Parts: sequence; structure tokens; C-alpha cells
Amino acid sequence: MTARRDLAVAVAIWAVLSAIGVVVVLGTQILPVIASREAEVVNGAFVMLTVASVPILMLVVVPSAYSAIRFRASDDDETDGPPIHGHRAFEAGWVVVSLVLVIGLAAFGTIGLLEIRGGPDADLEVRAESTQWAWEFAYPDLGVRSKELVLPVDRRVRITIVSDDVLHSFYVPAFGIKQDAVPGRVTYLHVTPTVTGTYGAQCAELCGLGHTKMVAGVAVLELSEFEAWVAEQQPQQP
Ligand SMILES: [Cu+2]
Repeated sequence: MTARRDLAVAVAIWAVLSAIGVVVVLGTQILPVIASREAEVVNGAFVMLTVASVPILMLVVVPSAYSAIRFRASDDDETDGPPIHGHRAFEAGWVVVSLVLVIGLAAFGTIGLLEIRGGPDADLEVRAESTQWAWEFAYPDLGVRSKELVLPVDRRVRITIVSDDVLHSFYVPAFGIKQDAVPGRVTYLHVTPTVTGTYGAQCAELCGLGHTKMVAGVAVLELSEFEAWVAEQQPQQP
């Protein structure tokens, strides 16, 4: 077999395995639960990065495996292989392709980040208060306090996060969002829940003995149910 033929065979194997890999990735849901607009963006980034990495992985694995099998030296061959000389066009191509990939992925990531951050406007304000070792949620415009984070579906919520004592981190895996709670500072994030249901919030910053128990329920309700919940909570306020 000529070198050109070997190259053609290796490229064909690379193309087939890459295509299979991409199909497998696209058929796999990477985030177990996607319940917010932000989680959709995060999931899109996971899918994009994984899809992009499949042909690159195959570019490493296929030539290595193909060479190891096809050009294997016989057991009694102790000689060195032929010396390798540089190939300027190949090296230049390598640098350019890597550069384009990195810049493309950085642009993709920046767009996603801006999408998650969004503008300052929100339909609802919630204050997530953290302390060793519990979360409490205040709704300043509604005069409600709750141990559970209850949100209306399809409304953009601004969650400001504060800490009474040490570093904590507000994390709702189903929403794809996480933000540190820093004593003496106010941090915030935005979330737009898209699927009604019950989820969980978990402190994601080791904060002492009770860290693993620093969880809170998260409920996403239809707007009318949310309003009923608010009305139910309000009379308890002095
Ligand atoms: Cu904590």
C-alpha cells in the first residue's frame, strides 16, 4: 500500500468514527435536568464542546492506532525508524486550525455568557439569604419569607445572594446556575424557569460541618398557583 493509500484509509476511519461519535453525543442528554433558559444555554455549550472534541479525539486516536497496527516493526527489527523532518505547511495548518477553533469556541462561550447574564430587568426579585447551614428566601416586593424557593414559570427572576457568616454558594443544578454568597457583599444572578416541577438547591461551597445538609427545595409553579402561594404566605407576616 502506498503512503497516499494509507492516508486515505486513515482519513476514512477517522471520518466514520467521528460521525458515529457525533451522533452518540447528539443522542445523549448531558445535563440530567434542563429546567431554565440558562440551563438550555449551558447544555448547548456542553453539547457544542463535546461535539467539537470528538473529531479532535479521533485525530489523535486513529493515526496512533492505525500506525501501531499497520506499521508495526517485526520482533527482531532493532533499527531506528527514518528521521522525521518538519513540514512547514502541515505545521502552519495545525496552528491556523487550532487558532480558528479556539477563537470560535471563545466567541461561542462569550455569547452564551452574555445570554445568561442578560440585562438587569426582572419580573420578580428574590433575596437568597445563606447562613450556616440553611437557606432562606425573601420576596421584598411581596412581603414573603420562605424556606423553599418558589418561583413562577416563564418569568425572569433576579436572585440576590447574601451571606450572614462564611462563604456559601447558591446552586440549582436543574437551572444550570451557581453563584457564590460572599459575606459583606451582594452577588446576584438571573434565572428564567421554563418547566414546572420541584427541584433542589444546594450549597456548593464547603462551609463547615453542616455543608452537605445545606439544601433547599425549589418549586416552579404556574403563575396562578404562584399567586395563590404568595397570598397564602402573606397573612403570616406581621
Ligand atoms: Cu454553605
